[in-house]
Amino acid sequence: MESLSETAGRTILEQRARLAEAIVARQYSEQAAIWARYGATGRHKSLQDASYHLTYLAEAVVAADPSLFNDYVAWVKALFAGLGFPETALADTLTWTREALREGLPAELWAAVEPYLTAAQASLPAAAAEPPSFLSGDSPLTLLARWYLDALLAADRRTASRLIMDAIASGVSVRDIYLGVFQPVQREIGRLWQTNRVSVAQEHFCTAATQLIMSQLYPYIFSTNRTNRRLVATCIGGELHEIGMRMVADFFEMEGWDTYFMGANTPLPSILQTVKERQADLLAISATMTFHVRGVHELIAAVRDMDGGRRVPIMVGGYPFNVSPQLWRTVGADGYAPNAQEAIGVATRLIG
Ligand code: B12
Repeated sequence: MESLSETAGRTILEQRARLAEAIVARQYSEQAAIWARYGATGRHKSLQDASYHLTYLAEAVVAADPSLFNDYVAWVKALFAGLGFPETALADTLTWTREALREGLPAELWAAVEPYLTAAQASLPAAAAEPPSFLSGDSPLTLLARWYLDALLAADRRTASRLIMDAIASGVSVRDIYLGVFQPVQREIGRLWQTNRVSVAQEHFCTAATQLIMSQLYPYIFSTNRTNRRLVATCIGGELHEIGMRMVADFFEMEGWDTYFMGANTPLPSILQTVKERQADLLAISATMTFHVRGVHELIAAVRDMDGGRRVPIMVGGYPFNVSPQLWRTVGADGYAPNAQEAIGVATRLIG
């Protein structure tokens, strides 16, 4: 049976359009002078924002973990600061959200949601308007990561590639390049986008270049002894972030597993069919956007319902699982790891 917080989260999602309208109506009546000048487009964007806030709130409530919404609110604070919005914009939005939900939800559901808004409002002042760099420090790998990022931001793919290939030639391991260069550089690019310092086009360029350079490392990845273990790895339907899962799959490949990585946005029926056909020893599922966590939950339930599906251990990971370290249990997985290296240890324990 559905718990009260699951019902509350589901209700917010189902009534998101109506609730977002109520939030934006308050915004425009209380601050008409600020917002009216942005016209119909501004109102449409406000509605989209309000709907996005409600989605993250609902996901936190369904997962019964306030940290998911607190993290989101901190993220929006930095995003709004980068866009030059007034400092009070987010705090005001949370106040209007609170009022709209108090009036718009049945009392028992509002009681289930209220602590999440209170926690987020309390955590907001301490959240950084400028999140710290992922590339601070002066270890040799961090220096390499900074040079690599500089080359990519200068649109110089050739230098970026040479930096990595030279490092490999001088004895740096592929694992170190993945976790010490590609991972923090990708996260840093995300931070630069979030704080309005690089464009969407630059973010896309850097990501595409890193995927290209990763593929140049494949000769080093496929050269180990095989273990006869089979990994099926996938990103949940709708999820476009694929590099993290790919890195995890490559770490398994380096450990001698046969890996079958299906990339971004794989539909549920195809995942089920592949788990069966490949006789997977382990299924790995990645989600980055918090609103895809429910999809992970549904996929795991569907695998368990499948003939023989209970025998396949399932491991999950990605951004929301790193924010909320108990979330893997809520979605019914057998394990979770925060990064590609630790995933190997967890998998070894899971398959015994
Ligand atoms: C590149 C990128 C994109 C690309 C992805 C392209 C691609 N081919 O993958 C594109 C442009 C598509 C994209 C789109 C969006 N993105 Co984006 N994106 C990123 C970025 C910059 C890098 C992602 C990445 O490669 N990370 C590096 C990898 C190595 O890290 P990782 O994913 O965490 O993976 C490691 C672990 O988590 C773990 N792991 C991951 N999966 C698994 C699975 C298992 C089983 C296990 C055990 C472990 C595990 O191991 C991995 C390796 O160690 C991030 C920034 C960031 N912090 O990650 C933003 C980021 C994730 N994106 C963000 C946003 C907002 C979006 C969009 C909504 C933007 C928009 N307005 O369109 C859309 C949503 C798309 C969607 N529906 O999925 C935000 C999310 C914020 C939040 N609070 O949720 C971030 C954090 C950027 C930011 N700082 O604001 N994005």
